[in-house]
Amino acid sequence: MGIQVTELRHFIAGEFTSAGKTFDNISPVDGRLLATVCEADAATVDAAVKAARVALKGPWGSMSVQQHAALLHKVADGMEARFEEFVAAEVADTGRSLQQARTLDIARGIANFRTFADLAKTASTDLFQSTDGSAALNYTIRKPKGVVGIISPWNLPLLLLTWKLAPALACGNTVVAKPSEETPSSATLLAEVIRDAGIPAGVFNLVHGLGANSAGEFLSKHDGIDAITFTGESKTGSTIMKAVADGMKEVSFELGGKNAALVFADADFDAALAGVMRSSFTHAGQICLCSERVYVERAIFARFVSALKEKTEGMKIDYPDVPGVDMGPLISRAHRDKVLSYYRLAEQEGATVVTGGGILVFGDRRDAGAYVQPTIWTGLPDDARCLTEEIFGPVCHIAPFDDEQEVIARVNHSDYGLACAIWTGNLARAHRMAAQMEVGLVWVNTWYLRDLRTPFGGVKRSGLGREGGRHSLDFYSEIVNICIKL
Ligand code: NAD
Ligand code: 6OD
Repeated sequence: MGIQVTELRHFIAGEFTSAGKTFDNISPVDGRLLATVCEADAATVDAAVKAARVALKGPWGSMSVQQHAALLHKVADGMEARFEEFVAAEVADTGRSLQQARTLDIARGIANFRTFADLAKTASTDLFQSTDGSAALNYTIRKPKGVVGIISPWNLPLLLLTWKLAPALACGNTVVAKPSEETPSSATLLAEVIRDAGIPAGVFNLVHGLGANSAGEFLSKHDGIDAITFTGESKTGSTIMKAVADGMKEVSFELGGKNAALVFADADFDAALAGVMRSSFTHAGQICLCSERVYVERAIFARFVSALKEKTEGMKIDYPDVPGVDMGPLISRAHRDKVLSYYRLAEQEGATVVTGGGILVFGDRRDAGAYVQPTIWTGLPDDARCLTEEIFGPVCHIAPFDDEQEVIARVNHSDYGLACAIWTGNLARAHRMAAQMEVGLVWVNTWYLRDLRTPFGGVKRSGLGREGGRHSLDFYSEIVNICIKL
């Protein structure tokens, strides 16, 4: 898979611009150079923020919600027209399969624009008639928050960037976005589409770069930003929170997870098995919702472990364009080193390695990529580091459990609280348990099934605030109450 772009540039005030240093964009499939990427220094980030500030007062600032929405639909149309270019860009940067890029990443990127354009047009505001005899009418209006800084990760690059960008624009804001240094390509293509759709100059600005002491830090520390929306690691979220504290900027954070899947003996066995395969190994486990902790009711534990082992060993691990490929590489050699360090740690912590535990050797150019074996462990104590720290790789630990309250306590005993999946044929149990899980998202007999109007986010170290539907509209709006004495 080749992409055409050889130098990826910033997009500021409606123009592509290169300045300063560059860094390399390396393929995780075979280690080849995909592109060189411009790295924004503080002055470049400053120019982007100033362009966004100016654009708030330009034609964008006087357009109606319907006009904004119409332009966002044009962006979606433009993405559809260049669909395969987006697929190629995402596949090249991440090594994921063509099939996943087509059905998840790019399809969702388009859906994000259409959904938030339509939601903004139909959003309601509050109205309260006084009930205490004070003869007053209170109503709320929405205003744009201003200039929004978006800092996004590499694991679902276009999906997660547009999940923030679309509602921010639908609410009338202007934006400076910094995609992950690992995945700069689809965001650069998006800048072309946004320009060609006729969104006024300065409304969307893109700066490339790294995090600390680079574009990410310069953006989060910039005084001209009104809010920061961030998806990434919990410790990066904490750094950004400190950076914005003095300026009292509002933040929306979607952070890490150590998610659990719970399988009861009364579940549809094959559906649960297929579900746990997906939730543990989709995109090589590099989705924040993936389950690294699997708890299986003791009566079916041995059968489940052996069936998951068999399925895992049958996975097709290959190039992204091979039909039927199940898993590709990790995002980078650096991330592979991190995942492999947990593979070694698990053995030191006493794990039984059911399958996997190392790298893959192909005897071809993939050996210069970042592939690892999908891995299953059993036998770790609940407080093992491999069961408490996010690994973000194709790995899960399976533990037996005996009853509901015990497994709830074990799952909830975590610093994270993003998502969990419960597999059971007992509907009453499903409702009862779902409400007791300390997470923001519970799936029952499914995993990562999305309705974009629903609240999305985590508790504890997994996030702050909720995205999705009206929750996104609320974050990207300044809500003003107007009280009229009648
Ligand atoms: P990361 O935190 O390393 O990087 C995310 C972004 O932050 C990148 O653009 C990076 O350049 C930037 N960044 C890094 N340091 C920074 C700093 N000091 N100041 C400002 N910006 C900085 O995360 P990642 O490795 O790209 O993504 C994987 C992580 O993201 C995992 O922990 C995963 O669970 C999490 N994630 C969470 C969700 C969710 O919805 N909860 C979704 C996707 C990913
Ligand atoms: O589907 C989404 O809207 C979403 N925010 C997914 C996040 C996945 C984490 O990797």
